[in-house]
Amino acid sequence: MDISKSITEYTRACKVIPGGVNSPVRAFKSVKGNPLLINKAKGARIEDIDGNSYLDFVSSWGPAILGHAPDIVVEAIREAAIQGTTYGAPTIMETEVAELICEMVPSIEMVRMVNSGTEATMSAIRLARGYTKRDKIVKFAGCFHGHGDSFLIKAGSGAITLGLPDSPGVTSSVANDTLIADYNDIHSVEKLFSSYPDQIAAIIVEPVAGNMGVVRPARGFLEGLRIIADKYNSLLIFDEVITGFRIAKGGAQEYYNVMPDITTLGKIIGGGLPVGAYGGKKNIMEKLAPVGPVYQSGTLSGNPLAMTAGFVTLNYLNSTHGFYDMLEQKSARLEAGLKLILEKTGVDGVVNRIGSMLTLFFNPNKTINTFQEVMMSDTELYAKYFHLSLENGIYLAPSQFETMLISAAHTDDDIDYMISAGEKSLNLLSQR
Ligand code: KE4
Repeated sequence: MDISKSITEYTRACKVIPGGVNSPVRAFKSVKGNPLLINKAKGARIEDIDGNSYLDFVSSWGPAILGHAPDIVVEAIREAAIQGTTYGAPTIMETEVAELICEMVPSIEMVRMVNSGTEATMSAIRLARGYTKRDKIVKFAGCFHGHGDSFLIKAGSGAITLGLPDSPGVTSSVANDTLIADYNDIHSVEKLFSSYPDQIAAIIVEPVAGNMGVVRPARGFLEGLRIIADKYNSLLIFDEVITGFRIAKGGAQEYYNVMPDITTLGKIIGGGLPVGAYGGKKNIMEKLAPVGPVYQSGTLSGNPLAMTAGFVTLNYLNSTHGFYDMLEQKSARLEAGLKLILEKTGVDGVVNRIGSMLTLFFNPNKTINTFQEVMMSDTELYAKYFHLSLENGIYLAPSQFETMLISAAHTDDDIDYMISAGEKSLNLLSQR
């Protein structure tokens, strides 16, 4: 496969952008090799600057649930742009997106738009601290909530991918206010609360972990977090930046019927443009300026282009009957196929899936339900599988600790191709 243009352009990028990328996981560090520079995408496919086309299972890390450049979104953005791209003043479209989010996400009565998932989670914990007048938060090892200082402790996603779960630059005072529990271990949470009664503002959790690869909540885990938060008068924050509008119309809170106090959102909510949001009960959200004292702001928050793309996307998800059933069928087909080829080739692996979120772990365990088990994965083997997949025209996340995402644009033939190409790759790996 000729990637000479990507090699040249990546070298050029590295001269003016740290690591040649604007987000570390894109640099292929853990899978080695030269990152591919992409110049277009449509439906389930992306194309690099050398003209190589790939079946895409990264889906831009989540936003592309309808596939890339869906006509309805592109047309809407085109029309909105003619009216102006940003005003720095309220618009009706922001109200319409907010009303739609309140309709779709069960626990949200009021919502504030920001520009990324990181801004949403950073703002959500500031709000929780302001509301409870407490300083500490509980997060889970292996969960990722963006690059806010409070979260870069035992973080997942790009942080574990690069072996940097704790980042330099985060001060010890900030780190001291972040307590770490173990995902799916409710006793580890109870222990922290009994050690720091009345000091913990909130628990923040990915209700389905997506940033250590997919790890589903154990039976009773989310319900247990709800009980503990209530018992200690702390807030429960569901970070639904991945799961929101992804595993159900109302996200994980609808899927598991556990209601958080604050929900953070991102990715899908912007329809491919930069949008994050956080929302919850009115009495909590009205602590935010200009109504309350907790400050948060943003020049481009709620800008008309991003709101238009987000509204068209969310409205499609909200009004298309059977959308999630269709996505479930495709995703279940892929899961079954991957499990079958693992069995046929004898490669040690585990497939974890929830809805259209799926991870194939190269891992000796029979099941994977904890971060500790995730960390037994063979990242070298994953790297080989990643490159064999690229050679077969399949673009996977350049990290074992991420989530494969299926979109409405993936056809059954695409899924079947992924499985047959996967079998070819696993056969080669099992012979090495
Ligand atoms: P952004 O700031 O990247 O929009 O969102 C941060 C974030 C917050 N919460 C969760 C659960 C997330 O998954 C993320 C970001 N996800 C990663 C991929 N798993 C983004 C990809 C990247 O870092 O480039």
